[in-house]
Amino acid sequence: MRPLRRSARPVVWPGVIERYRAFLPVSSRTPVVTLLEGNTPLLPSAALSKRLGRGATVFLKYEGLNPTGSFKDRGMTVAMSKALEAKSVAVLCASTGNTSASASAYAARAGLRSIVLIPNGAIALGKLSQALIHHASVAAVDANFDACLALAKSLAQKYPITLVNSVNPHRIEGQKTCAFEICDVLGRAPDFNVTPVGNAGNITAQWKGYKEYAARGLIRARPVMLGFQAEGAAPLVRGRVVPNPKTVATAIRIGNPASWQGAMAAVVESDGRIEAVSDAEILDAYSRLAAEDGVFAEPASAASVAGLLKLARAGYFRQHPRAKRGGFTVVCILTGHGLKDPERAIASVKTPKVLPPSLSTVAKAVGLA
Ligand code: AN7
Repeated sequence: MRPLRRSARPVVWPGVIERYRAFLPVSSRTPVVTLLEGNTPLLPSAALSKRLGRGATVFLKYEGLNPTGSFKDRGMTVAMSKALEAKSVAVLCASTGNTSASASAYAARAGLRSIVLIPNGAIALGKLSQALIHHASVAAVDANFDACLALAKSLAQKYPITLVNSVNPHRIEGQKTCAFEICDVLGRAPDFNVTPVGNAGNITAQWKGYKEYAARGLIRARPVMLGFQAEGAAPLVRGRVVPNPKTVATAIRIGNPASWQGAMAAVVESDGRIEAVSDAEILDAYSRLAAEDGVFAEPASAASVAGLLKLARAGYFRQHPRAKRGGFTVVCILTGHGLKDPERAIASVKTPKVLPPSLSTVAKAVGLA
């Protein structure tokens, strides 16, 4: 790092639109709505690298450090800028939580109205607080996410509002910048890109990003795409819609993903996999990330790590041509911040006992005496 001089202009990250303008559907007429999203850390994980062995290096792409706490901000900056350019006055989405948090924040920034449909009682508290504090019109619908999305699509046809779910192609365009950043930091693509899958927009977008970097000669090889759904919400693994999806990872409690084709294409074209992980495996990975790596990600995000460990146990890397000689690179996308869902964190540990203000009692209780 260069030392800061008083006269020097601060070196600031300009947000994903300015950084990757040449790859995005924006022009000089597009008003850029940004919260300076992107540029999230690519953290090496000593614990996971060791667990995989074979000279593997596992990185965590900590998307929870985006402005509203999830990867959705990458897509939302583009979708909101395009909505403003098109003179829209309101945006609408259905959401398991993070999309609504992001849409309402970016809409506030753009001076647009936002409307969000959420499955009643099925989104994490932090996400709900975000939509409310940004003054979105929140409709808590007595239905699951898939029904909310169908409703949102119908509303967007009937009323003059812009749908900002990932069926809006501008969302996918923005989200592909995650892959660009990974390649820019590593100087190449990872051998394996591991991601949780819900509505399947993110895996679709990442694959598009890698393909575009490869097409421009910025990377030589593309990664193998590995996607993980929760066992009770795994339509892509089962090959059919799941009418009543169930999982503790509320963000990916989705039974009929909008980007179904995109996800399957990513997996087929990259010779990758879509598999399911159990809630127990998700929560185990969630706790380990926090305890061993100091990284607090939400349960849905931990599905990527749970999937990685499951494949490792099954001998996937031992046999894989890109891994069996060792020295391979894995990136796990940690899509959202753990603080989104404090109730889940507290439920997964022992809550502390209340103590009197006595030195000996406190010392004993915390294992010092
Ligand atoms: C933390 O907010 O679908 O496969 O409505 O919040 O692109 O859907 C969230 C999805 C993974 C899955 N991790 O991404 C919504 C929503 C987190 C998420 C996903 C979501 P996609």
